[in-house]
Amino acid sequence: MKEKLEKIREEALAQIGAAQSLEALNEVRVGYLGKKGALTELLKGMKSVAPEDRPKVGQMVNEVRVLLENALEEKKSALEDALLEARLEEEVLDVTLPARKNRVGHRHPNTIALEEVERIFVGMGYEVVEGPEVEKDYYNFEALNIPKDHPARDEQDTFYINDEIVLRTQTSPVQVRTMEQGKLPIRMIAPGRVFRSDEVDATHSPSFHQIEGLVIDKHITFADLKGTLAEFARELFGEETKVKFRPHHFPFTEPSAEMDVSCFKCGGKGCRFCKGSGWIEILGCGMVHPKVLKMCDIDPEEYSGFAFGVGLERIALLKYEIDDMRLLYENDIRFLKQF
Ligand code: 2NM
Repeated sequence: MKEKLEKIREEALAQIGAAQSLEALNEVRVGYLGKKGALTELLKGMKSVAPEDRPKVGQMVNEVRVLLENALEEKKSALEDALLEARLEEEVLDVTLPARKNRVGHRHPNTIALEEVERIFVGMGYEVVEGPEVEKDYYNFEALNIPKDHPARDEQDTFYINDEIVLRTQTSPVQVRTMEQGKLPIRMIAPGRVFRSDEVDATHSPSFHQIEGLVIDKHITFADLKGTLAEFARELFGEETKVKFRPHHFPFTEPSAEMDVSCFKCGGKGCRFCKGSGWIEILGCGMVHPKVLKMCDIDPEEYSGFAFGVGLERIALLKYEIDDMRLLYENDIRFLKQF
């Protein structure tokens, strides 16, 4: 037994010393210490050892096992060190090479246009307010003087979650929620995503963005509306921009209008861009309907106000002369990089 053990020890140490790779070393380990390894087999032969000798023999076998385990561990570290050394030698780093340029992202044309509009109105003292995209039918329609049987419901045919919950078709519900809170005066814009059951084409999408504005105070008149929106147009499209208002109808404003701006491409002479008319339609607006004020517990005898709504995509398309709205949603980096 003792000789066998000596032999195993010598052979194993020699093989450990000779191993040239981690794989070879592992084979040596399995060969001696594994389930069917030489040392393990030897332990199984203990049955034939006289009972009084067993503790002594057991101790000897154990000593050899510990010795081999230590030798294996040491060799393993040495092989790993050598491997790392070789890799470092191979990977030459040239620290004098010019740095690779970091490709940072880019703001989406919608975002650039939104920040521009926000900058203009914040400059005039407006607050930017956000609200939920999933909205109560009450805030989206009823409180805006659009009862259940109103034809405007068809026009804005929307996505219903159930009878009482809709995906908002405009951001005016945010204005209603603000008016309800009763802190007056109000000067706010409400930007955000809105939803309509529209087919996708060059100028429509079932989900797009709006910015609506609202001013409520004592003595607010249509003159305030005109002055404010004319100034907005000049800041957005240039100092020379002219505006004109055409009568229109919205259920939530009275009177209502649409505002056109003089074509910033041709200056109003008429070109391909404005389809020869010299004018470009830009937003809807009006004086907040007394019924809407009343539903928000604001006294129309004491307070009045104006509101407006612009499509964010419409502004981005105009400003950057993009002729198809779908380009704004495809996220093709070659397109987005241009703005
Ligand atoms: C528009 C056009 C005209 C509008 C009305 C209101 C509210 F909540 F005060 F009644 N917010 N926004 C409004 C008015 C929106 O979008 C074309």
